[in-house]
Amino acid sequence: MPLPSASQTVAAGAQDAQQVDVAVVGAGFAGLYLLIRLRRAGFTAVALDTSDDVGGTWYWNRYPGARCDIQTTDYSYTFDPELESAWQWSEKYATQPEILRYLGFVADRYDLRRDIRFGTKVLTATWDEAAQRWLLTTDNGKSVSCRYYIMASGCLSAPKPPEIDGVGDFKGEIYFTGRWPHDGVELAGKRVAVIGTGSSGVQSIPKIAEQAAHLTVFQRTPNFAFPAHNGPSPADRVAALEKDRADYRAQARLSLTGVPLERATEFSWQLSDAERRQRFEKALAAGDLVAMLSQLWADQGGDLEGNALASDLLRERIRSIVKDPETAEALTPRDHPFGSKRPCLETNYYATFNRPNVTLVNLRQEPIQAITASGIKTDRRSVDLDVIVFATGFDAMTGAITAVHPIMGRDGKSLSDAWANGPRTYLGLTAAGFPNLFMITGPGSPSVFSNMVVSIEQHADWVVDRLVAMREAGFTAIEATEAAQDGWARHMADASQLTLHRLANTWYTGANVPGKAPGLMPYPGGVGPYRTICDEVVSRGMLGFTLSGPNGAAQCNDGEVVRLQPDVRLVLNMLADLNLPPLESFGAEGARGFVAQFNATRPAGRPVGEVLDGTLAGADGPLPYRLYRPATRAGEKGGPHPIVVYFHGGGWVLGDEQSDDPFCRDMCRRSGMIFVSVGYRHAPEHRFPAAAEDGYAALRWIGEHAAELGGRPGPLLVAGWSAGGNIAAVTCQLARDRGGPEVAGQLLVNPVTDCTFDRPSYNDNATGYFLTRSLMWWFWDLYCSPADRTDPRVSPLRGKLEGLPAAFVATCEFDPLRDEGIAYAEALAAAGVPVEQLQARGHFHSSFTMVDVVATGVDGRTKMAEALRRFAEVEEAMPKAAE
Ligand code: N01
Repeated sequence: MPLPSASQTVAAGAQDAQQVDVAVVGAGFAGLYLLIRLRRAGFTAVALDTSDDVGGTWYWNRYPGARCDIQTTDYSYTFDPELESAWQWSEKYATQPEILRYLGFVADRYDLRRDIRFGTKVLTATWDEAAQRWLLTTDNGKSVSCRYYIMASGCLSAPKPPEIDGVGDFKGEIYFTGRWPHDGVELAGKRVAVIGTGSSGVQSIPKIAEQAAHLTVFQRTPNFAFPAHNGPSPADRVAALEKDRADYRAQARLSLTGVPLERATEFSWQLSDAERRQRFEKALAAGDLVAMLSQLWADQGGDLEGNALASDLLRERIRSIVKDPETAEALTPRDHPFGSKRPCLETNYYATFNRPNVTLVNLRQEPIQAITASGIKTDRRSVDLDVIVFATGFDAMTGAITAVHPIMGRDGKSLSDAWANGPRTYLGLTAAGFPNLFMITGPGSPSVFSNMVVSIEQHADWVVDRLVAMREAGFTAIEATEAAQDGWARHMADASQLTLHRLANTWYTGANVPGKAPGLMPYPGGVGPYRTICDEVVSRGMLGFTLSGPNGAAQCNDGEVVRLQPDVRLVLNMLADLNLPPLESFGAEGARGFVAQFNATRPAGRPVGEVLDGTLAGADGPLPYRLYRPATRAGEKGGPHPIVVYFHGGGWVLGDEQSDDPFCRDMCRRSGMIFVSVGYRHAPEHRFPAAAEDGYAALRWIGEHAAELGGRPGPLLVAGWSAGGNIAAVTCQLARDRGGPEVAGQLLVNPVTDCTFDRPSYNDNATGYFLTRSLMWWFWDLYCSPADRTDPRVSPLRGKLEGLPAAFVATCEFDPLRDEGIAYAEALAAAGVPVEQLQARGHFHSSFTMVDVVATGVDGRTKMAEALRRFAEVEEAMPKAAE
């Protein structure tokens, strides 16, 4: 007899099953809100939870000292103003019992328990292709047949196994912070160990120390921690909320973290030591995770130097509290940037190590060998114990989704297999191959990088709204496409470049679970930007999803929702919101004024050794220049440095020797070279070939005065951006044809190389990316009459290319000039010139020059600096801090 197919088996199981539209796993913050939304939208729903009451994470994590670390003003549901006024929190950071009471209150108020099956574990979840439904088997009662399956199972709900030999041999008591007994644990008079110093350890250690006869803390990695200053909710926060609750909540939803706090906009190098300390003390006094992570200075989260300044202040504080210097040093984090690992809010944590009944064991110096019958044995000692507390964390973000039960999607493929090399999702909400499966705060969404309640509400709203829209349109199945999912993975990787998370081994990256595929799991691009992306998916016709239904209803609008680099997207959105008239409509003078005004608002460039203004001889009179000299660092010679002759951008019409100031500073620092930015003459006052001839004259003058400028003898380098890239390319051709000076290499960043507008990038990127096709027309018209445009002094692509210096040509995907830059690089290579190309994905015309605004441009500028150093044959490595 033939065996039944998987589909037939599922179909048979489905007959006796509880039939609902939607099944939800979990009855915590996410599960409860989903039930409310689903019920209001007219869907039948059931939530399944292994616990015997609501609460999710807050049901299980009952260890001493457990509290939230986002202020209760913000760590609350926001969907119902009446609920908000019906509940009063007693403290700034509520205890676990109070949060559990709150969730119970919510469950009662909306009568949710009737739709929750407690004490019920899902054993398997299988997609039935024929029925277009999921079948869930359970360990308690009926199976569940549902159209949609939603994992609201939490990000930190699957505790990590102990991973230490001998746990079973221990004769004393063992507890996990994430599974703490409900009737408490008697610790008085006992010898207790806590293994782990993450948030759970940092919260529980002071409380346990107060009770135990002796507490031994086994620490592998010290974490950054700063005071919670718990107490009543701060008056200013409460006042801000009460002043206009709807506005406060709206701001939270569009903020980066889900808490509406202003972020610092000044960079560390714009502040004095005293100002930085003052900001630090203010954040310290606030006792707020988000404040400390975002209100010190703008470069604290994404830049190692800016971060080190914050890390040092936090380290100093540890030394000021912990009396024993060796213990203080052991508690001092040195292996990861501040914020790259989840920092902890502490109450008496460091002071606890001054107690006579507390010992710290530094596992970096004496690893645990095994747990024995009587206690814990390290390389150096045996500690006798009555109780061991594991505060060792969770199989975060994916554990509760894949490790808890097999989820079998289309064609019998399991989610664990699909995620064998790390979670792959579209928006952290769905996964290709798993129709009608949703994850709330899943990997690939902001989740644990945010105020979870705000992110939960956003996800639940998005999902339920989609289900309603599908019902109205007659669709019954939804599935992400592979292309959309791949695009999301790229966007995730791009966004992670903006943070320092990649530099730490943490549960964010899966590094805490042996064998787990590495990779940043939460979305680091921020709550507000993420929300707008989810909304954009909808407004662009469910981009990246296949929708289908009975009678052949089908729709697939495939594609990637974000192709721009994350910070480029923010800049362009901001510019679009300003709704500016076209630059060319201002006229040349007006446009110059506008650019000067715009430049005045950008972050000041970083300090370099020296900035000097001077005058050089141009083709027809003196020209201003600005020279940037690198700082001399300890152990360096301090020059003479190679000189880069630099030409600014601005379409031969706008800008001056100072207008690319941040770029020149950054490149000066990265390359360790002198940059001389030339104030060449502009059109329309000085039309073609004034700028080109000035470029060549400047090169000659700088070559002749290299020694006076502190430059290294020998060949010069030439660089330029946009129209400046055009002048740089032309200058190299003129130097070759007119007998020097010798040029060792040319750096052409988004250069204009040819007068034709026919290449695809001129059409693909004609508008919407700041430099427009019509603006380029205007520039050409002001600079050069049509008869002159094919002259190689303005269209260097049409010139002779043999014998030119080695080149590095950078182009950007979303730039009208992209294709002519690539064409120039290819033509140079064909002419035998050594060429390196950087085709920057997701970038626009200004990506590299908007230093400290488009932080994803760093990688490109690093490559440019390396190329300049190769051209100049500089052998020593750049000092670390400049990388
Ligand atoms: O877990 P963790 P957690 N041998 O993974 C150590 C949230 N949360 O439960 O860093 C020895 O952070 C491990 O060492 P290392 C919050 O988001 C919030 O504390 O891997 N040590 C680390 O020190 C938090 O980030 C609150 O070297 C071992 C510790 O155990 C997240 O939950 C409260 C080990 C684990 O720290 C997780 O926090 C609590 C081993 N084999 C939690 N394995 C609030 O305040 C692990 N460790 C709201």
